[in-house]
Amino acid sequence: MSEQTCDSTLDLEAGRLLFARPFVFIKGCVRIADLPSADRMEIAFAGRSNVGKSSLINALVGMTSLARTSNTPGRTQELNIFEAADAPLRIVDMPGYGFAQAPKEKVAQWTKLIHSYLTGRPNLRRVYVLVDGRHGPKANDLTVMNELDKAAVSYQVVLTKADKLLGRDLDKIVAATKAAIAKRPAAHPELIITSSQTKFGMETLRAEIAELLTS
Ligand SMILES: Nc1nc2c(ncn2[C@@H]2O[C@H](COP(=O)(O)OP(=O)(O)O)[C@@H](O)[C@H]2O)c(=O)[nH]1
Ligand SMILES: [Mg+2]
Repeated sequence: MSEQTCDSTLDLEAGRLLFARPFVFIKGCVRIADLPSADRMEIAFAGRSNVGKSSLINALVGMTSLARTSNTPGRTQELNIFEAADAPLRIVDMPGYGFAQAPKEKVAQWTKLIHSYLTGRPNLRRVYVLVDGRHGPKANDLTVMNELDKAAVSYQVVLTKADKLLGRDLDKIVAATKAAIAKRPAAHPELIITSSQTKFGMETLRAEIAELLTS
């Protein structure tokens, strides 16, 4: 697959420069009150447990283990904050939703944390909603999109694990996902197809994020 060109006006170099900075882990927050001050633009990565959020953040910043990745779903239970010293941007890795095996009260706690963050953070510029490229959007992905639409928080869907799909299957999932976002008011009309393993789509994603800083 060649790098996708969903938007030829995207500035790939601006994206490369933004993420050439060394991002570091700042802290994990279990409460909204623990978040750093809202002094710079934030982007958040949301999605079901195991969809590939931490892997995508690692691939985005070009590091192998910045955000902890795991084969065990539900390990990321905090809002994990990443910053680079001189970057006008903060990255937030969110707890995964839809992890049924966790204790009920834990799930309720994370759901509340995710909801409060997604709908009440003033400097949250865009949410990247990660959807597993093998499955397309599931009910809880649509629930999160509903919340974001209601709160008028800008979001863009990112398909993950594209390396696991053959062309025709990928086309089907892309079409289904596009149909699911078509009439959503806060959704970016384009989706980004990615693989953290092959790094497919990373240039596009970096450029999309860099563009947020200019608009
Ligand atoms: N084949 C493939 N596997 C991936 C990709 N991204 C993540 N994974 C795997 O999916 C699992 C969950 O990834 P992780 O980033 O921890 O997901 P998170 O729970 O959403 O943070 C791990 O076993 C990863 O190695 C990808 O692009 N391709
Ligand atoms: Mg994770």
